[in-house]
Amino acid sequence: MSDINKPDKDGEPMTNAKVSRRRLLAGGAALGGLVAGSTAARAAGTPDPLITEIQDWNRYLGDGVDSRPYGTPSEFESHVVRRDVAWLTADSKSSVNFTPLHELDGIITPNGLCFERHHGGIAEINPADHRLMIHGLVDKPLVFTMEDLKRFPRENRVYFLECAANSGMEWRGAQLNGCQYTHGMVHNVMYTGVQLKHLLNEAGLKPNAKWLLPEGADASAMTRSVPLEKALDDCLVAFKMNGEALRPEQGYPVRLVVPGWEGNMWVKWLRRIEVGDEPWHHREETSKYTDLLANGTARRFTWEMDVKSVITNPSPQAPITHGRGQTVITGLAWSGAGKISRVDVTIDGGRNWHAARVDGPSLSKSLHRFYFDFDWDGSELLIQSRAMDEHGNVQPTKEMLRSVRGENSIYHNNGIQTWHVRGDGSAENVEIS
Ligand SMILES: Nc1nc2c(c(=O)[nH]1)N[C@H]1C(S)=C(S)[C@@H](COP(=O)(O)O)O[C@H]1N2
Ligand SMILES: [Mo]
Repeated sequence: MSDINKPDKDGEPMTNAKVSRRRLLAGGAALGGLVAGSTAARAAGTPDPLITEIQDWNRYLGDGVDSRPYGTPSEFESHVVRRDVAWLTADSKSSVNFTPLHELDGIITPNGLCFERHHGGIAEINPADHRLMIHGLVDKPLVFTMEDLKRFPRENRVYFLECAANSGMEWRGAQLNGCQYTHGMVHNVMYTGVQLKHLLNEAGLKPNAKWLLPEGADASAMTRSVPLEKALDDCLVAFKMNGEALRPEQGYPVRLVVPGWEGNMWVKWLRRIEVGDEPWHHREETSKYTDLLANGTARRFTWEMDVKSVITNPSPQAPITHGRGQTVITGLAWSGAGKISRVDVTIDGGRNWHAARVDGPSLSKSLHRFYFDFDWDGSELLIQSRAMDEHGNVQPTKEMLRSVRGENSIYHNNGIQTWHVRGDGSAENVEIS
């Protein structure tokens, strides 16, 4: 993941564009004005065989209820899939793929489209053979079966999971051409599970207990140090996502949910939690999961995900195809600190900001959906979104981020994203200079 300067191979989407706002707007194109006479529907009366002729699907009986015992999307949606970038990692077992954010709406990520990140491939576990052990600084070490876990009081919570490396390839400049690749290491699902604190209380914490070491049952046996306060606050041990069992790639039969904090702590295939009095020294945590600063020092234990947003449509993979007139800009905003209180959108590279409309549930540490409805006059646009959370944290520009953290970082890039929309509706990943 760290080598962001590899050449474009196999037609992978890349860009390197820098755009000057002054040049772009020098044409004096009117932005955001009302465009007379363009509406979102056409007048009836013009001959259209799709109205006047009976179509096959209108004439013949369709498949019966026994044909799709587990439903899948329409064949016309077959392009809506997770995608990976072949050159990012050496092999597919320790790799990542990306959520197709530009194809989704609302706030929930469908289970089959949640991005995947694993270090040792997908563990396939029969839940009858799965055990979760809690030991270390506890009164009585315990082993739970899946059945045992389901006897504790259950809760339903919607949370986003964002990999700390999301947008990591964009630190040095606009790189990947599509929000799926620049921002797609995030998903948002409703978890059903039990509070970790109930399980810890069952085992009984010793007075000097301060840290947890959750471990996965996969081949990478991934471990992370999690401070006890977080575990007792809002962590879940979850076995359902969006109502059904976790998918194998998301940690079936059980994973840790660490709301608002970086994805690497959300241990999948959770098999063991050791309780200790100090953090463990992980090879990865000290080398990878730190943010290298310009002066060579590193930020460590940066667990909370910062306030962030991205416009998902239009975007490089989702151009405007309907021409000028009534147009919907939409996107996602989130914060590891709580709820999103406000999202602003600009279509002129930050000269004018407009309050976007947040629609759908506004839940703490969850994705929020925003819309900005406007009349496009067909001129070039530089579109950006800027999120603010309930604690007053504001999403920074990439320039501001770099001035504080330099360009050597990979993790925690929450900078404002710019898409350049051309007159033909196509869009490109750019940075404004
Ligand atoms: N056991 C285990 N848990 C794991 C990982 C892993 O490789 N093994 N990857 C972590 C990382 S880095 C991330 S970003 C999230 C990704 O969760 P997802 O695959 O559901 O998107 O899982 C975390 N939990
Ligand atoms: Mo991650």
